[in-house]
Amino acid sequence: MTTAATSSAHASSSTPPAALTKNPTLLKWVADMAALTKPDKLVWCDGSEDEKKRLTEESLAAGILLSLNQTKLPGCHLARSNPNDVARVEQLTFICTPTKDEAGPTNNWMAPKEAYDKLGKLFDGSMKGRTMYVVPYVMGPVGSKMSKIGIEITDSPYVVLNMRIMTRMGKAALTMLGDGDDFNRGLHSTLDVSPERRFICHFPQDNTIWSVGSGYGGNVLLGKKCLALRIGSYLGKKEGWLAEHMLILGVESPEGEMTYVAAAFPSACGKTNFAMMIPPERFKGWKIWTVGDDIAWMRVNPEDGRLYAINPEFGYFGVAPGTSEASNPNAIKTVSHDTIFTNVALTKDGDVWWEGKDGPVPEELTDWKGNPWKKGAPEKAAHPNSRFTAPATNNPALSRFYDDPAGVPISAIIFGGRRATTIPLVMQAFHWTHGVYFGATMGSETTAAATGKVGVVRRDPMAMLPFCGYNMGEYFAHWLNMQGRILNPPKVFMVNWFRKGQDGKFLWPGFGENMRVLKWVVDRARLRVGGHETLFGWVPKVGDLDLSGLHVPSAQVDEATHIDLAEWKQELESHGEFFESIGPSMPRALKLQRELMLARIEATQRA
Ligand code: GTP
Ligand code: SPV
Ligand code: MN
Repeated sequence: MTTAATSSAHASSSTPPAALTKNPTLLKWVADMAALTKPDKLVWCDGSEDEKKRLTEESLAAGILLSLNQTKLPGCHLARSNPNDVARVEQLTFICTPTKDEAGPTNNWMAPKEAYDKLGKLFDGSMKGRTMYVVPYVMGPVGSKMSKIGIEITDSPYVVLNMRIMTRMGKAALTMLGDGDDFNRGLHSTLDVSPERRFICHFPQDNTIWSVGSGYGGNVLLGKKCLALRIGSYLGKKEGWLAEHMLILGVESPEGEMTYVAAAFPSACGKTNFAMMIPPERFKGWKIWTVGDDIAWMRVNPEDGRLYAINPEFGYFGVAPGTSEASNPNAIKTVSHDTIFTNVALTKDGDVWWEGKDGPVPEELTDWKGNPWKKGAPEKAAHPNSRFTAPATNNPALSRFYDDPAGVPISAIIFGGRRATTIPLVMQAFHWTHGVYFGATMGSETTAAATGKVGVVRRDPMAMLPFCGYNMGEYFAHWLNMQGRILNPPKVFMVNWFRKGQDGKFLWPGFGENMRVLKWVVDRARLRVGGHETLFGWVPKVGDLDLSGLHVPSAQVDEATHIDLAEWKQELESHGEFFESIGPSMPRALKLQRELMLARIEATQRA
């Protein structure tokens, strides 16, 4: 940290070091927020190494971070959140648009004035005795036309250290902002981490986010779900682009041909795993490159009429349980240094542990709550939504274009949910509108990434149900409307890695073996492999999916790819109910897609 910044760290005024910013709009807003929250100290974050070191030391001293074995895990630390605060809270997340209709039927709504009043009371004096950190950050490559600037004010050093990994944080953001007033205004206070005083409110019209009462993940790292998706989707609609809950990967063939794919799977349904996948032996010479693992911002490039994607994030906030050398070797390497672990278990020698990690289950651990744990105990040692925060640059499979201001051209879009029945391993849409139908009707079983019951099938359109910042029907209309802007639209697919057999076990081995499906997707997108036309979309012809070297009985693969008419009739029934629930904003083009499928079923049954 510079000398000037250090002195400001201990000043009680809201003046930043002159070298950081003189932006009058920003200074006024920070002063207003400081007047509201009344911190003892105010620190402008510059993103430097010194600052990281100082905050880490302070956090260790305060018990906010716990030290880990620095020989095994250099630069890594452990954080434990309040046990009542371990996931996103959808019931306490609000879209605060002038009218309820703008937020639509799938969002919780609060009138802006009511929300500002209610949260304003909670923020009043909330930082007394605490330090206020001003965290400037860029979502997207610094200087890119596709990027957005945010400022998060927070009283949590854990948030600052996470934002430093997850975003381009610090001085660069202020330089990019200059004297402009186009930045997201994020205000966060952990208060007393009480669920009764926990609210995550978004004001799309004001480009503002107010979050209180939580210290966890998507509730508080405001650049991620709040800005990059909820506010982002609203801006995307307004400005003609897409903000999506999608990973971005590049598939490189042995000949060096590169194809970029974006894929939307709901929370804890495999984005990070897919984005870092290592192809199986059979696909020697093929390589997967990670551009992003959670969020994609996509715009049409007028020069070639293609959709280009950037990853607005700079790190991964990934699910720890299930991450192993077998499932995701690249993630294991990614979290081997300079990583913050949240709510994982701790071994005797200061290593981290979670269910599904490599090696034998340790005899004794300290569980995610800090309690002693013994092998065989009924409770999980790591929380099912325990996470790692790791820099993208730790990933051995990081694409060399991850920081490219122009983004990467997308050839295929994949929608996938966690479905025990009905949905086949892979299917391609007939055309863009049909592809939007695939996304709009996605269903998935709920996971531990949000509080609430796990394992219930709910419609999660485009994996955006918890993240769309405006009316879902209008969002579908925006997707349909994008076709007119994209001269060369990506081909659209649905996948399901999670279908189960009679025995309740997954039919498809998943993980690296998903390369076999991805290869078909790439070949279809490049118009060089056949397909079999079903009533509901294109599926691979017998022999088109390369299954050689796959140690799975072919009958099992048949079951994973099977389309059952009776199940699909029920599925379409459920799509109809969902469309009804959207109300008058539900686009007719999607309703007609459904009717067309029903008519096709009828026609085949009559024949
Ligand atoms: P968020 O960060 O919440 O958005 O999750 P994500 O979509 O990135 O999911 P992630 O890749 O972290 O995977 C979540 C869980 O799904 C992990 O426990 C994985 O073990 C499991 N999973 C991922 N890919 C597959 C797969 O191909 N097959 C099966 N059966 N499970 C998978
Ligand atoms: C998700 O739930 O989709 C996540 C984790 O990526 S969080 O940042 O908590 O939203
Ligand atoms: Mn996610």
